Amino acid sequence: MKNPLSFRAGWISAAFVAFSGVSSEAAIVYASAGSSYSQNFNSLAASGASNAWANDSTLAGWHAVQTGATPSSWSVYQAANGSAAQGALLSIGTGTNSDRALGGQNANTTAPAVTDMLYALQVTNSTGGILSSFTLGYTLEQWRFVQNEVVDKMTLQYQVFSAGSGSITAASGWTTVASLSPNAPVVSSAASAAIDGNASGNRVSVADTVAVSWDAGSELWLRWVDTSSGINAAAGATRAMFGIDDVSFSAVPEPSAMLLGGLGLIGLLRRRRG
Ligand SMILES: [Ca+2]
Ligand SMILES: [Ca+2]
Repeated sequence: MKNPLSFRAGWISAAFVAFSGVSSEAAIVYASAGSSYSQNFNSLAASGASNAWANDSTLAGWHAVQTGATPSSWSVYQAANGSAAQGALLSIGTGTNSDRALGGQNANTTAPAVTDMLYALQVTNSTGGILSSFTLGYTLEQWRFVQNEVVDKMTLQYQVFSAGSGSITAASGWTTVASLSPNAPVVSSAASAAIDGNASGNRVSVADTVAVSWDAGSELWLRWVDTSSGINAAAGATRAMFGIDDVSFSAVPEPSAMLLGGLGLIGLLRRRRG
C-alpha cells in the first residue's frame, strides 16, 4: 500500500523537475506590451579562444548553432577582430575593446555540406494578450571580407512556436523578412583582410515592424541565418565574417482593436437611440 506522504513527495518532486525544465529554457520573458528589449553583446569576453558558451545561458534567450559542420552546437566561443579566418562562434570587436558583437564566419561550401551559422533570440509572450506586430532593429557588422566573394548576406527569419516547442534548427515554418536581411556591405577583389565592423562603411543598420500573430504564452523566435549555400569558385575557403550588434525589440497588440471596439459600441448605442 502506497504511503500517501511519499506519493505526495514524489508528485512535488516531479512537479519541481517539470518546473526546472521550463526554467532552463528561460528565453526572454516579454511581460509588457510596447516595452523594449535590447542586447549589445558587450558582456561577451573580449579575449580568449575557449570561453564557455551555453545556449540561453551565456546570453539569456540567445541560441547559436552551425549546421552541416562539426561542432553542430557550440560549447565555446572565441574572441575575434577579423584579422584571420576564424570558423567558430565569435565575440567580435576591435582588439580587446569591450564593444562586442555576436557572430562567426562560415566555410565556402555547397550542399550537402553547407555550413549555415544560425543565431536566434527566443522571446516568450507573457503579456497575457495577443501581440500583433513586432519591431526589430539591429546592426550587421562586417569584420572581414573574402577576396572575390560575390554574394553574402544575413537573412532574418521568425516563427511563433507553442510554449516549449521552439527550436533554432526547426526545419520549416520560418518566414523571411527581406527588409531585415542586409547584404554584406563590403565586397572586394583585393586580398582577404580585416575591416573595422564599427566603421560606417562596413556596417548596415536595419529596422522594421512586422505583422505577427503571437498568442499569449507562445514563443517568438527571431533567427539570423548566415548561409554558405553555393560554392563561390572565385573566393577562398571562407565567407565574410559577420557580427550582429545593438539588437532592439518591442511588440504591441493590434493598435486599432480597442478603438474599433469602442466605435462599435458607440454605433450600437446610436442605432438603439435611433
Ligand atoms: Ca556591442
Ligand atoms: Ca559593435
